[in-house]
Amino acid sequence: MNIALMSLLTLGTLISATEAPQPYGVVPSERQLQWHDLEFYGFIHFTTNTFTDKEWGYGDESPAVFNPTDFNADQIVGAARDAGLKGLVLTCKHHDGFCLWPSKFTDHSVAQSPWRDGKGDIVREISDACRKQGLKFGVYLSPWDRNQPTYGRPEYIDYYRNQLRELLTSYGPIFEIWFDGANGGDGYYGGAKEKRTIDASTYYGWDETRQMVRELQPGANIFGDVGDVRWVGNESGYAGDPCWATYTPHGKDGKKPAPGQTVYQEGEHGTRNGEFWMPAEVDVSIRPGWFYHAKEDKKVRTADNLMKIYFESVGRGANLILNLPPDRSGQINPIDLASLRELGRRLEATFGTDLAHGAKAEATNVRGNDEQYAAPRVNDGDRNSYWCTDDAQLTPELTLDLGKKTTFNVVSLREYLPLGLRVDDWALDQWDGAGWKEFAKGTGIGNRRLWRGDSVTTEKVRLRITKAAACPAIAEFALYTQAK
Ligand code: FUL
Repeated sequence: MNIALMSLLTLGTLISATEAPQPYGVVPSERQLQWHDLEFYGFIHFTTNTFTDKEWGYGDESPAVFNPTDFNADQIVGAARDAGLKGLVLTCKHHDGFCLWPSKFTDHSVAQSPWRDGKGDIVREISDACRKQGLKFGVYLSPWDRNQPTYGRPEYIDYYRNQLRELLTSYGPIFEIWFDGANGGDGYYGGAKEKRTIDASTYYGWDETRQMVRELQPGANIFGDVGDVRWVGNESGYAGDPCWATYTPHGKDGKKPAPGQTVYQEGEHGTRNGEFWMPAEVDVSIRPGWFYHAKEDKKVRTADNLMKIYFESVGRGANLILNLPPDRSGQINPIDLASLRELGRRLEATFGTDLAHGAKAEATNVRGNDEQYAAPRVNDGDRNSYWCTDDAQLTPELTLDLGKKTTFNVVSLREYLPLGLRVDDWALDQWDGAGWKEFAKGTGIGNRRLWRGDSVTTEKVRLRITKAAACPAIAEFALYTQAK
């Protein structure tokens, strides 16, 4: 074809192309869209607590106690990868103030420990191993620091930002930064051993710190009670049903919302038509504590329990951050490893094959009758293509004809996020040979909505949107069988 004809045809397609719908409400940034893609990643809690058997170190722990006998970053990252995790966030500094990297701004770090004769850098080794094994890397830098003499005074904010700068400039791309809200008040504070209270909504100067993060790591999502992504408001491993990605945070006692300063319980459900796109992250540990304790070896979560958590977090549109605490050897304990491997196997066996792939998709309405928005966009395996209706069509239906009797017990739905949260209510029907029978219904779809129930055997399955705020844009309608 000659070039002139080709450009004429391209121009023709452009002119006749149906206009995409207007986004509804607030929509995610590019940075947040990338975060949504990850869905499942991990936390590594490791510090002097691992060796003193504590959850919150007081800040007076000697760096000499930090001495893993066989630290192996590849083993830790490999355990996460085998379980299907896409990244890791490391507690570079927990509340006790001990730094897992040789910070220039304190002696309270690995540099003063016997591990690798004080020449080691856990942040370096974990971030390198992540890159090598294809996982993203993120950092947790506790704002509360029970070791620092200056904590509670204005100088501490410079100290905190200096450390953050070290982490954001020396270890490659960071996908997420955790600004934790905890602050228990009392601590060692350079020997003062007293209680120090701060005003969480003003003390840390978050606006300026956020600005610094944007400059140094534009791709990093900030986690916090208020951030690019929000805390779900519990540490038990579930998001609310529904869990809206939109949210209007409220400060405690009418104060400005900030980490540690919100009515955090509201994070479980978020806010339909909320002011910000601020999706939920579910943080939960594979053990009762965040740090390794031998006495909890019998309480490691099973693969069954982790699957339940997956369905109740990722399956409700949130992201899941699963904590994997290394033991005193500096590796993931064999007990945790067994659960993680089994989880990875089950996730792969469940979601590896989409039974709706290749099914014939038809809808009651297609936007402008345009191929681009047609029903087959829901099962083409591409999250960036979507089925969409004309503006006035808020309650359309879409049928998948599977061609033969098929059994499934998991359904996955996704909205096309750049156009916002459009769907309120939906229902699923199976064809019983003579008519349609409803087997599931729910509220909210967002990034992902997983339904799991009794096995359904049918030739045809139907999605009914029963309430929407704007014409629906559905990117995925998939069917799976949960692996045992
Ligand atoms: C909390 C902390 O106090 C816990 O120790 C843990 O780090 C958890 C993820 O966040 O706020």
